[in-house]
Amino acid sequence: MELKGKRVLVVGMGKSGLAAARFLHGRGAVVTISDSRPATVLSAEIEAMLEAGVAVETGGHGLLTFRRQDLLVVSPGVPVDTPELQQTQAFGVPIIGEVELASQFLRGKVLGITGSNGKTTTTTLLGEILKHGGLAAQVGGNIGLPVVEMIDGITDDGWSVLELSSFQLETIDTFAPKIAVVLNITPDHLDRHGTFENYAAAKTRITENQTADDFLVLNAEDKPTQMVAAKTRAQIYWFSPRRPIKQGAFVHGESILFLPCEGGKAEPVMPVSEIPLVGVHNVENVLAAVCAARLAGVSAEKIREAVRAFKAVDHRLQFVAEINGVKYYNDSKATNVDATAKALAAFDGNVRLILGGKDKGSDYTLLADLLKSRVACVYTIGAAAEKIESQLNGMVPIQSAKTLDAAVQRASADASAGDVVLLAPACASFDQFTSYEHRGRTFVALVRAMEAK
Ligand code: UMA
Repeated sequence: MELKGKRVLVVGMGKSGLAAARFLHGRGAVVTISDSRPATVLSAEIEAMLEAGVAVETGGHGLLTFRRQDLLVVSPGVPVDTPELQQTQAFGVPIIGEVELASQFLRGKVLGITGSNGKTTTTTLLGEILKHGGLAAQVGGNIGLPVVEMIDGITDDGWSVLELSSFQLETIDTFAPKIAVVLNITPDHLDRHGTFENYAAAKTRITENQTADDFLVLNAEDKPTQMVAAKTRAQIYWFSPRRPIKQGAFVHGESILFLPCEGGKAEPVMPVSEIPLVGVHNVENVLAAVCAARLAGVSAEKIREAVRAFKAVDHRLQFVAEINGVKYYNDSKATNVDATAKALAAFDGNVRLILGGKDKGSDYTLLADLLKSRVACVYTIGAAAEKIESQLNGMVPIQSAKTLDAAVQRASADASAGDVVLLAPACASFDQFTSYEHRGRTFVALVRAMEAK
Protein backbone atom coordinates (compact mmCIF):
# COMPACT_ATOMS: atom_id res chain seq x y z
CA MET A 1 0.00 0.00 0.00
CA GLU A 2 1.45 3.37 -1.03
CA LEU A 3 0.79 5.99 1.63
CA LYS A 4 3.01 8.87 0.50
CA GLY A 5 0.91 11.97 -0.14
CA LYS A 6 -2.38 10.14 0.52
CA ARG A 7 -5.00 11.98 2.56
CA VAL A 8 -5.94 9.64 5.39
CA LEU A 9 -8.50 10.20 8.12
CA VAL A 10 -8.11 8.20 11.31
CA VAL A 11 -11.30 7.87 13.35
CA GLY A 12 -10.95 7.55 17.12
CA MET A 13 -8.19 8.93 19.33
CA GLY A 14 -7.72 5.88 21.55
CA LYS A 15 -4.74 3.51 21.52
CA SER A 16 -5.41 2.20 17.99
CA GLY A 17 -6.13 5.56 16.39
CA LEU A 18 -3.14 7.35 17.91
CA ALA A 19 -0.80 4.53 16.85
CA ALA A 20 -2.28 4.38 13.34
CA ALA A 21 -1.99 8.16 12.90
CA ARG A 22 1.67 8.15 13.94
CA PHE A 23 2.44 5.26 11.61
CA LEU A 24 0.62 6.83 8.64
CA HIS A 25 2.33 10.17 9.15
CA GLY A 26 5.71 8.41 9.37
CA ARG A 27 5.00 6.84 5.96
CA GLY A 28 4.33 10.21 4.34
CA ALA A 29 0.52 10.35 4.45
CA VAL A 30 -1.33 13.61 5.12
CA VAL A 31 -3.15 12.60 8.27
CA THR A 32 -6.17 13.97 10.13
CA ILE A 33 -7.53 12.35 13.28
CA SER A 34 -11.13 12.81 14.40
CA ASP A 35 -12.77 11.97 17.73
CA SER A 36 -16.32 12.38 19.00
CA ARG A 37 -15.13 13.36 22.50
CA PRO A 38 -14.61 17.04 23.34
CA ALA A 39 -11.15 18.64 23.36
CA THR A 40 -11.38 19.19 27.13
CA VAL A 41 -10.88 15.47 27.83
CA LEU A 42 -8.32 14.90 25.07
CA SER A 43 -5.74 17.59 25.77
CA ALA A 44 -2.74 15.23 26.08
CA GLU A 45 -3.73 13.33 22.92
CA ILE A 46 -4.33 16.53 20.94
CA GLU A 47 -0.93 17.91 21.92
CA ALA A 48 0.81 14.65 20.97
CA MET A 49 -0.92 14.53 17.59
CA LEU A 50 -0.27 18.18 16.73
CA GLU A 51 3.37 17.74 17.69
CA ALA A 52 3.57 14.69 15.42
CA GLY A 53 2.22 16.77 12.53
CA VAL A 54 -1.30 15.31 12.47
CA ALA A 55 -4.35 17.59 12.03
CA VAL A 56 -6.93 17.14 14.78
CA GLU A 57 -10.74 17.33 14.92
CA THR A 58 -12.54 16.79 18.23
CA GLY A 59 -16.04 17.14 19.64
CA GLY A 60 -17.68 15.21 16.78
CA HIS A 61 -17.04 13.96 13.27
CA GLY A 62 -17.54 16.72 10.70
CA LEU A 63 -19.10 15.52 7.45
CA LEU A 64 -16.70 17.71 5.48
CA THR A 65 -13.66 16.25 7.23
CA PHE A 66 -14.84 12.82 6.12
CA ARG A 67 -15.33 13.90 2.50
CA ARG A 68 -11.89 15.06 1.42
CA GLN A 69 -10.04 11.79 2.06
CA ASP A 70 -8.40 8.98 0.07
CA LEU A 71 -8.61 6.43 2.91
CA LEU A 72 -10.30 6.04 6.30
CA VAL A 73 -8.73 4.05 9.12
CA VAL A 74 -11.24 3.35 11.88
CA SER A 75 -10.60 2.35 15.48
CA PRO A 76 -12.27 -0.87 16.66
CA GLY A 77 -14.59 1.01 19.03
CA VAL A 78 -16.12 3.05 16.18
CA PRO A 79 -19.22 1.35 14.75
CA VAL A 80 -19.05 0.97 10.96
CA ASP A 81 -22.68 2.10 10.63
CA THR A 82 -22.07 5.61 11.98
CA PRO A 83 -23.60 8.05 9.45
CA GLU A 84 -20.27 9.73 8.66
CA LEU A 85 -18.64 6.39 7.78
CA GLN A 86 -21.59 5.32 5.68
CA GLN A 87 -21.54 8.58 3.79
CA THR A 88 -17.82 8.20 3.10
CA GLN A 89 -18.35 4.66 1.89
CA ALA A 90 -21.06 5.90 -0.46
CA PHE A 91 -18.43 8.20 -2.02
CA GLY A 92 -16.26 5.15 -2.68
CA VAL A 93 -13.56 5.94 -0.12
CA PRO A 94 -12.06 2.71 1.25
CA ILE A 95 -12.59 2.13 4.98
CA ILE A 96 -10.25 -0.22 6.83
CA GLY A 97 -9.36 -0.89 10.44
CA GLU A 98 -6.00 -0.57 12.14
CA VAL A 99 -5.41 -4.35 11.92
CA GLU A 100 -5.88 -4.35 8.13
CA LEU A 101 -3.57 -1.34 7.77
CA ALA A 102 -0.88 -2.99 9.90
CA SER A 103 -1.19 -6.38 8.22
CA GLN A 104 -0.16 -4.87 4.90
CA PHE A 105 3.23 -3.95 6.39
CA LEU A 106 3.75 -6.71 8.97
CA ARG A 107 6.51 -9.20 8.11
CA GLY A 108 6.62 -12.87 9.10
CA LYS A 109 3.57 -15.03 9.79
CA VAL A 110 0.40 -14.26 11.73
CA LEU A 111 -1.31 -16.52 14.23
CA GLY A 112 -4.72 -14.91 14.83
CA ILE A 113 -6.97 -15.85 17.73
CA THR A 114 -10.60 -14.90 18.03
CA GLY A 115 -13.60 -16.13 20.03
CA SER A 116 -15.99 -14.70 22.57
CA ASN A 117 -14.03 -15.94 25.55
CA GLY A 118 -10.53 -17.20 26.24
CA LYS A 119 -8.82 -15.04 23.62
CA THR A 120 -6.40 -13.31 25.94
CA THR A 121 -5.39 -16.45 27.82
CA THR A 122 -4.87 -18.42 24.60
CA THR A 123 -3.01 -15.58 22.89
CA THR A 124 -0.70 -15.07 25.86
CA LEU A 125 -0.14 -18.81 26.23
CA LEU A 126 0.64 -19.21 22.53
CA GLY A 127 3.16 -16.37 22.70
CA GLU A 128 4.88 -18.17 25.59
CA ILE A 129 4.81 -21.56 23.84
CA LEU A 130 6.24 -20.23 20.56
CA LYS A 131 9.05 -18.42 22.36
CA HIS A 132 9.79 -21.47 24.52
CA GLY A 133 9.88 -23.54 21.32
CA GLY A 134 12.67 -21.32 20.01
CA LEU A 135 10.58 -19.28 17.54
CA ALA A 136 10.71 -15.49 17.26
CA ALA A 137 7.27 -14.31 18.43
CA GLN A 138 5.51 -11.13 19.52
CA VAL A 139 2.03 -10.78 21.03
CA GLY A 140 -0.51 -7.99 20.49
CA GLY A 141 -3.84 -6.84 19.01
CA ASN A 142 -6.98 -6.60 21.12
CA ILE A 143 -4.92 -7.70 24.12
CA GLY A 144 -3.72 -4.07 24.30
CA LEU A 145 -0.93 -3.47 21.78
CA PRO A 146 -2.08 -1.99 18.45
CA VAL A 147 -0.79 -4.11 15.56
CA VAL A 148 0.78 -1.07 13.82
CA GLU A 149 3.10 -0.80 16.80
CA MET A 150 4.28 -4.38 16.12
CA ILE A 151 5.45 -3.75 12.55
CA ASP A 152 9.09 -3.12 13.47
CA GLY A 153 9.12 -5.90 16.06
CA ILE A 154 9.44 -8.97 13.84
CA THR A 155 11.44 -10.34 10.92
CA ASP A 156 10.39 -12.60 8.03
CA ASP A 157 10.84 -15.84 9.97
CA GLY A 158 8.93 -14.70 13.08
CA TRP A 159 5.34 -14.91 14.27
CA SER A 160 2.93 -12.20 15.35
CA VAL A 161 0.39 -13.76 17.71
CA LEU A 162 -2.70 -11.54 17.55
CA GLU A 163 -5.80 -11.44 19.73
CA LEU A 164 -8.58 -10.30 17.38
CA SER A 165 -11.99 -8.95 18.36
CA SER A 166 -15.13 -8.94 16.23
CA PHE A 167 -14.71 -5.15 16.01
CA GLN A 168 -11.25 -5.54 14.48
CA LEU A 169 -12.28 -8.32 12.10
CA GLU A 170 -15.25 -6.29 10.85
CA THR A 171 -12.87 -3.89 9.09
CA ILE A 172 -10.33 -6.23 7.47
CA ASP A 173 -9.98 -6.52 3.71
CA THR A 174 -6.96 -8.67 2.76
CA PHE A 175 -5.79 -9.77 6.23
CA ALA A 176 -4.98 -13.51 6.18
CA PRO A 177 -3.45 -15.30 9.18
CA LYS A 178 -1.28 -18.35 8.47
CA ILE A 179 -3.01 -20.00 11.43
CA ALA A 180 -6.42 -18.82 12.64
CA VAL A 181 -8.08 -19.99 15.85
CA VAL A 182 -11.78 -19.59 16.68
CA LEU A 183 -12.24 -20.60 20.32
CA ASN A 184 -16.02 -20.22 20.64
CA ILE A 185 -18.80 -17.89 19.50
CA THR A 186 -21.38 -17.01 22.16
CA PRO A 187 -23.53 -13.86 22.40
CA ASP A 188 -21.51 -10.69 23.07
CA HIS A 189 -21.45 -7.08 21.84
CA LEU A 190 -25.06 -7.36 20.63
CA ASP A 191 -25.48 -3.66 21.36
CA ARG A 192 -22.93 -3.02 18.58
CA HIS A 193 -23.58 -5.84 16.09
CA GLY A 194 -27.38 -5.87 16.43
CA THR A 195 -27.82 -9.64 16.03
CA PHE A 196 -25.90 -12.76 16.98
CA GLU A 197 -25.66 -13.63 13.27
CA ASN A 198 -23.89 -10.34 12.50
CA TYR A 199 -21.54 -10.90 15.41
CA ALA A 200 -20.74 -14.47 14.30
CA ALA A 201 -20.25 -13.25 10.72
CA ALA A 202 -17.69 -10.67 11.91
CA LYS A 203 -15.76 -13.39 13.80
CA THR A 204 -15.92 -15.70 10.76
CA ARG A 205 -14.05 -13.10 8.70
CA ILE A 206 -10.83 -14.30 10.37
CA THR A 207 -10.70 -17.06 7.74
CA GLU A 208 -12.11 -15.28 4.69
CA ASN A 209 -8.73 -14.63 3.04
CA GLN A 210 -7.04 -17.86 4.12
CA THR A 211 -6.00 -20.32 1.38
CA ALA A 212 -5.45 -24.10 1.28
CA ASP A 213 -1.89 -23.50 2.57
CA ASP A 214 -3.25 -22.01 5.81
CA PHE A 215 -4.71 -23.59 8.94
CA LEU A 216 -7.94 -23.01 10.84
CA VAL A 217 -8.32 -24.33 14.39
CA LEU A 218 -11.93 -24.77 15.53
CA ASN A 219 -13.81 -25.86 18.65
CA ALA A 220 -15.60 -29.14 17.88
CA GLU A 221 -17.96 -28.66 20.85
CA ASP A 222 -19.31 -25.22 19.93
CA LYS A 223 -22.05 -25.17 17.25
CA PRO A 224 -21.59 -21.60 15.96
CA THR A 225 -17.85 -22.25 15.70
CA GLN A 226 -18.47 -25.46 13.75
CA MET A 227 -20.34 -23.35 11.18
CA VAL A 228 -17.11 -21.48 10.41
CA ALA A 229 -15.83 -24.72 8.82
CA ALA A 230 -18.22 -24.24 5.90
CA LYS A 231 -16.73 -20.82 5.12
CA THR A 232 -13.04 -21.67 4.81
CA ARG A 233 -10.52 -22.77 2.24
CA ALA A 234 -7.93 -23.49 4.98
CA GLN A 235 -7.04 -26.91 6.42
CA ILE A 236 -9.19 -27.48 9.50
CA TYR A 237 -7.89 -28.78 12.83
CA TRP A 238 -10.44 -29.42 15.58
CA PHE A 239 -10.12 -29.51 19.34
CA SER A 240 -12.36 -31.18 21.91
CA PRO A 241 -12.11 -31.84 25.65
CA ARG A 242 -14.77 -34.56 25.35
CA ARG A 243 -14.11 -36.92 22.48
CA PRO A 244 -11.46 -38.09 20.03
CA ILE A 245 -11.43 -36.14 16.78
CA LYS A 246 -9.95 -37.00 13.39
CA GLN A 247 -7.37 -34.22 13.09
CA GLY A 248 -6.35 -31.90 15.91
CA ALA A 249 -6.12 -31.99 19.72
CA PHE A 250 -8.35 -33.78 22.23
CA VAL A 251 -8.53 -35.27 25.69
CA HIS A 252 -8.32 -39.04 25.91
CA GLY A 253 -8.62 -40.40 29.45
CA GLU A 254 -6.34 -38.16 31.50
CA SER A 255 -4.15 -37.00 28.62
CA ILE A 256 -4.06 -34.41 25.87
CA LEU A 257 -3.24 -35.93 22.49
CA PHE A 258 -2.51 -34.33 19.12
CA LEU A 259 -3.44 -36.09 15.90
CA PRO A 260 -1.49 -34.48 13.02
CA CYS A 261 -3.58 -35.97 10.22
CA GLU A 262 -6.57 -38.19 9.65
CA GLY A 263 -5.57 -41.81 10.12
CA GLY A 264 -2.22 -40.73 11.60
CA LYS A 265 -0.70 -41.62 14.95
CA ALA A 266 -1.82 -39.59 17.97
CA GLU A 267 1.06 -37.94 19.86
CA PRO A 268 0.79 -37.61 23.64
CA VAL A 269 1.28 -33.97 24.67
CA MET A 270 0.63 -33.77 28.43
CA PRO A 271 -1.64 -34.93 31.26
CA VAL A 272 -4.68 -32.67 31.78
CA SER A 273 -3.78 -32.51 35.48
CA GLU A 274 -0.63 -30.51 34.64
CA ILE A 275 -2.64 -27.54 33.32
CA PRO A 276 -2.08 -24.87 35.98
CA LEU A 277 -5.42 -23.08 35.31
CA VAL A 278 -8.90 -23.80 36.70
CA GLY A 279 -12.02 -24.56 34.63
CA VAL A 280 -12.92 -26.73 31.64
CA HIS A 281 -12.79 -23.64 29.44
CA ASN A 282 -9.07 -23.44 30.16
CA VAL A 283 -8.65 -27.05 29.00
CA GLU A 284 -10.24 -25.89 25.73
CA ASN A 285 -7.86 -22.92 25.56
CA VAL A 286 -4.88 -25.24 26.05
CA LEU A 287 -6.19 -27.67 23.40
CA ALA A 288 -6.52 -24.81 20.91
CA ALA A 289 -3.00 -23.67 21.79
CA VAL A 290 -1.65 -27.23 21.36
CA CYS A 291 -3.11 -27.41 17.82
CA ALA A 292 -1.84 -23.98 16.79
CA ALA A 293 1.61 -24.48 18.33
CA ARG A 294 2.10 -27.91 16.71
CA LEU A 295 1.08 -26.39 13.36
CA ALA A 296 3.64 -23.63 13.91
CA GLY A 297 6.28 -26.33 14.43
CA VAL A 298 6.74 -26.45 18.22
CA SER A 299 7.38 -29.94 19.64
CA ALA A 300 4.92 -31.60 22.03
CA GLU A 301 7.59 -31.60 24.73
CA LYS A 302 8.22 -27.85 24.48
CA ILE A 303 4.46 -27.22 24.52
CA ARG A 304 4.11 -29.28 27.70
CA GLU A 305 6.91 -27.35 29.44
CA ALA A 306 5.48 -23.96 28.46
CA VAL A 307 1.92 -24.86 29.54
CA ARG A 308 3.16 -26.15 32.90
CA ALA A 309 5.02 -22.89 33.55
CA PHE A 310 2.07 -20.69 32.51
CA LYS A 311 0.44 -18.40 35.09
CA ALA A 312 -3.21 -17.25 34.87
CA VAL A 313 -3.44 -13.92 33.10
CA ASP A 314 -4.58 -11.03 35.33
CA HIS A 315 -8.37 -10.53 35.49
CA ARG A 316 -9.13 -14.02 34.06
CA LEU A 317 -10.20 -16.18 36.97
CA GLN A 318 -7.18 -14.85 38.80
CA PHE A 319 -6.84 -16.12 42.37
CA VAL A 320 -6.36 -13.05 44.58
CA ALA A 321 -6.28 -14.19 48.22
CA GLU A 322 -7.74 -16.46 50.87
CA ILE A 323 -9.00 -14.60 53.95
CA ASN A 324 -10.49 -16.57 56.87
CA GLY A 325 -11.06 -19.56 54.57
CA VAL A 326 -12.86 -17.46 51.91
CA LYS A 327 -11.23 -17.45 48.47
CA TYR A 328 -11.39 -14.34 46.29
CA TYR A 329 -11.20 -14.57 42.49
CA ASN A 330 -10.94 -11.72 40.00
CA ASP A 331 -12.58 -12.51 36.64
CA SER A 332 -13.19 -8.91 35.62
CA LYS A 333 -12.63 -9.96 31.98
CA ALA A 334 -15.91 -11.90 32.21
CA THR A 335 -17.59 -9.10 30.29
CA ASN A 336 -20.41 -11.26 28.87
CA VAL A 337 -22.86 -13.85 30.15
CA ASP A 338 -21.04 -16.84 28.66
CA ALA A 339 -17.75 -15.88 30.32
CA THR A 340 -19.54 -15.64 33.67
CA ALA A 341 -21.08 -19.08 33.06
CA LYS A 342 -17.61 -20.50 32.38
CA ALA A 343 -16.25 -18.93 35.56
CA LEU A 344 -19.13 -20.33 37.65
CA ALA A 345 -18.65 -23.78 36.13
CA ALA A 346 -15.11 -23.80 37.55
CA PHE A 347 -16.50 -23.92 41.12
CA ASP A 348 -18.58 -26.56 42.90
CA GLY A 349 -20.79 -24.20 44.92
CA ASN A 350 -20.97 -21.56 47.68
CA VAL A 351 -20.11 -18.77 45.27
CA ARG A 352 -20.88 -15.15 46.19
CA LEU A 353 -21.06 -13.59 42.75
CA ILE A 354 -20.62 -9.92 41.90
CA LEU A 355 -22.62 -9.15 38.74
CA GLY A 356 -23.27 -5.94 36.82
CA GLY A 357 -21.78 -2.96 35.02
CA LYS A 358 -22.72 -1.67 31.57
CA ASP A 359 -25.30 -3.92 29.91
CA LYS A 360 -24.66 -5.06 26.32
CA GLY A 361 -28.18 -6.23 25.51
CA SER A 362 -27.52 -9.50 27.37
CA ASP A 363 -29.91 -12.17 28.63
CA TYR A 364 -28.88 -12.93 32.22
CA THR A 365 -31.50 -15.68 32.60
CA LEU A 366 -29.05 -17.90 30.67
CA LEU A 367 -27.21 -18.17 34.01
CA ALA A 368 -30.27 -19.62 35.79
CA ASP A 369 -29.08 -23.23 36.18
CA LEU A 370 -25.58 -22.30 37.31
CA LEU A 371 -26.91 -19.71 39.74
CA LYS A 372 -29.25 -22.24 41.32
CA SER A 373 -26.59 -24.94 41.62
CA ARG A 374 -23.55 -22.88 42.58
CA VAL A 375 -24.38 -19.42 43.87
CA ALA A 376 -25.26 -18.50 47.47
CA CYS A 377 -25.96 -14.84 46.68
CA VAL A 378 -25.62 -12.34 43.82
CA TYR A 379 -24.41 -8.81 44.60
CA THR A 380 -25.37 -6.38 41.83
CA ILE A 381 -23.42 -3.30 40.82
CA GLY A 382 -23.58 -0.59 38.16
CA ALA A 383 -26.02 0.46 35.47
CA ALA A 384 -27.21 -3.07 34.62
CA ALA A 385 -28.21 -3.83 38.23
CA GLU A 386 -31.93 -3.22 37.79
CA LYS A 387 -32.18 -5.36 34.65
CA ILE A 388 -30.22 -8.19 36.30
CA GLU A 389 -32.36 -8.00 39.45
CA SER A 390 -35.61 -8.17 37.50
CA GLN A 391 -34.40 -11.02 35.22
CA LEU A 392 -33.01 -13.13 38.09
CA ASN A 393 -35.78 -12.36 40.56
CA GLY A 394 -36.74 -15.49 42.53
CA MET A 395 -33.91 -17.67 41.17
CA VAL A 396 -31.25 -16.80 43.72
CA PRO A 397 -30.85 -14.43 46.71
CA ILE A 398 -29.87 -10.99 45.38
CA GLN A 399 -28.47 -7.95 47.15
CA SER A 400 -28.30 -4.60 45.44
CA ALA A 401 -24.80 -3.31 46.30
CA LYS A 402 -24.54 -0.55 43.66
CA THR A 403 -20.74 -0.20 43.86
CA LEU A 404 -17.90 -2.71 43.72
CA ASP A 405 -16.65 -1.51 47.09
CA ALA A 406 -20.01 -2.19 48.74
CA ALA A 407 -20.34 -5.55 46.96
CA VAL A 408 -16.96 -6.77 48.23
CA GLN A 409 -17.72 -5.59 51.78
CA ARG A 410 -21.15 -7.26 51.83
CA ALA A 411 -20.00 -10.49 50.22
CA SER A 412 -17.12 -10.86 52.64
CA ALA A 413 -19.37 -10.07 55.63
CA ASP A 414 -21.84 -12.77 54.47
CA ALA A 415 -19.21 -15.37 53.54
CA SER A 416 -18.05 -18.21 55.74
CA ALA A 417 -15.03 -20.52 55.41
CA GLY A 418 -15.21 -22.54 52.18
CA ASP A 419 -17.05 -19.83 50.24
CA VAL A 420 -15.76 -18.16 47.08
CA VAL A 421 -16.21 -14.44 46.38
CA LEU A 422 -16.12 -14.08 42.61
CA LEU A 423 -16.07 -10.93 40.48
CA ALA A 424 -17.37 -12.21 37.12
CA PRO A 425 -19.72 -9.37 36.21
CA ALA A 426 -21.10 -10.43 32.76
CA CYS A 427 -21.05 -6.76 31.72
CA ALA A 428 -18.71 -4.14 30.31
CA SER A 429 -17.03 -1.88 32.84
CA PHE A 430 -17.45 1.54 31.28
CA ASP A 431 -20.30 2.79 33.53
CA GLN A 432 -18.14 2.91 36.66
CA PHE A 433 -14.58 2.19 35.46
CA THR A 434 -12.30 3.13 32.57
CA SER A 435 -11.71 -0.52 31.56
CA TYR A 436 -12.13 -4.10 32.76
CA GLU A 437 -8.50 -3.90 33.96
CA HIS A 438 -9.36 -0.86 36.08
CA ARG A 439 -12.35 -2.74 37.54
CA GLY A 440 -10.18 -5.82 38.22
CA ARG A 441 -7.40 -3.79 39.81
CA THR A 442 -9.98 -2.06 42.04
CA PHE A 443 -11.33 -5.46 43.15
CA VAL A 444 -7.82 -6.76 43.88
CA ALA A 445 -7.01 -3.58 45.87
CA LEU A 446 -10.22 -3.95 47.93
CA VAL A 447 -9.40 -7.58 48.74
CA ARG A 448 -5.77 -6.78 49.58
CA ALA A 449 -6.94 -4.00 51.91
CA MET A 450 -9.12 -6.52 53.79
CA GLU A 451 -6.21 -8.96 53.89
CA ALA A 452 -3.96 -6.33 55.44
CA LYS A 453 -6.39 -5.63 58.31
N1 UMA B 1 -14.82 7.23 19.20
C1 UMA B 1 -15.14 8.12 18.18
N2 UMA B 1 -16.29 7.94 17.49
C2 UMA B 1 -17.14 6.90 17.74
C3 UMA B 1 -16.81 5.99 18.76
C4 UMA B 1 -15.62 6.19 19.47
O1 UMA B 1 -14.40 9.08 17.93
O2 UMA B 1 -18.17 6.80 17.05
C5 UMA B 1 -13.57 7.44 19.94
C6 UMA B 1 -13.73 7.54 21.44
O3 UMA B 1 -14.16 8.80 21.84
C7 UMA B 1 -12.33 7.21 21.92
C8 UMA B 1 -11.78 6.31 20.81
O4 UMA B 1 -12.72 6.34 19.74
O5 UMA B 1 -11.51 8.34 22.04
C9 UMA B 1 -11.67 4.91 21.37
O6 UMA B 1 -11.31 4.00 20.39
P1 UMA B 1 -11.49 2.46 20.68
O7 UMA B 1 -12.75 2.22 21.44
O8 UMA B 1 -11.31 1.72 19.41
O9 UMA B 1 -10.33 2.13 21.75
P2 UMA B 1 -8.74 2.00 21.62
O10 UMA B 1 -8.17 2.71 22.80
O11 UMA B 1 -8.24 2.36 20.27
O12 UMA B 1 -8.58 0.43 21.91
C10 UMA B 1 -8.83 -0.52 20.89
C11 UMA B 1 -9.64 -1.67 21.48
N3 UMA B 1 -10.92 -1.14 22.01
C12 UMA B 1 -12.10 -1.63 21.63
O13 UMA B 1 -12.21 -2.51 20.82
C13 UMA B 1 -13.32 -1.04 22.26
C14 UMA B 1 -8.87 -2.33 22.61
O14 UMA B 1 -9.59 -3.49 23.05
C15 UMA B 1 -7.51 -2.80 22.06
O15 UMA B 1 -6.74 -3.32 23.14
C16 UMA B 1 -6.77 -1.62 21.44
O16 UMA B 1 -7.58 -1.03 20.41
C17 UMA B 1 -5.45 -2.05 20.78
O17 UMA B 1 -5.68 -2.96 19.74
C18 UMA B 1 -10.21 -3.38 24.36
C19 UMA B 1 -11.65 -3.89 24.31
O18 UMA B 1 -12.43 -3.54 25.17
C20 UMA B 1 -9.45 -4.26 25.34
N4 UMA B 1 -11.99 -4.74 23.32
C21 UMA B 1 -13.32 -5.36 23.24
C22 UMA B 1 -13.35 -6.60 24.09
O19 UMA B 1 -12.30 -7.22 24.34
O20 UMA B 1 -14.48 -7.01 24.47
C23 UMA B 1 -13.58 -5.73 21.79
